[in-house]
Amino acid sequence: MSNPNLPSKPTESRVGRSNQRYNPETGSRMVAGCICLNDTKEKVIMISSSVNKGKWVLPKGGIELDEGEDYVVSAVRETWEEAGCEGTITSKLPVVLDSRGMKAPVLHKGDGKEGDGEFDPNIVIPKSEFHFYEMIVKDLSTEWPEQASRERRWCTYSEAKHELVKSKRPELVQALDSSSIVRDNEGEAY
Ligand code: 5FA
Repeated sequence: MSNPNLPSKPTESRVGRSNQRYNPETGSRMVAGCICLNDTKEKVIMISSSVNKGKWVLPKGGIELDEGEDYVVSAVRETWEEAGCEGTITSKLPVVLDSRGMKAPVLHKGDGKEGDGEFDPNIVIPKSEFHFYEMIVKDLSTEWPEQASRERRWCTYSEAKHELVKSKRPELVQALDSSSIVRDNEGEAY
């Protein structure tokens, strides 16, 4: 898969949730990001979370309403804004769901009967859904929009998995695991 025609690189990040896209069926927040691998696929780029200092995550963020239906556009934008990372997109990975989930309200026809608007413990809807793409990194810029608020580092598979488990982000582990990153032996430990 080659890179689409993308808008020129912004020097500042898009902020706020007013332009955020939600899944019309589930109400989940739609997020896109990249698993950024080096040429040999032995390392992945990780960034520190801006919300949870000391936690490491993957570059990703909200898909915006004006970005069209191809979520690679949002994934590439977020990867640039958060990690200063550019490259070639090689595949789309399976969608992963927010591990936190929430109980879905049972919606009735509004006849006022018992059960209207109650939560059904058997139905869980994700708060967010993640559309990840695999990228082979071609350029790591020394200047990028969020460089002041984030750290960035290359990690082996086992280092990345260790950090994501520590950050309590199983859905990001799932995304990493769905990529073609080379598994080093240490990865078996987690
Ligand atoms: N968040 C926290 N735990 C989550 C989980 N297990 N599954 C899904 N989402 C989870 O925080 C980003 C958002 O993810 C927060 O709103 C948090 O509640 C939620 P983060 O993943 O720690 O990343 P970050 O610090 O890099 O956050 P931002 O880039 O500021 O936010 P976004 O990733 O949403 O990106 P955007 O603001 O650029 O759209």
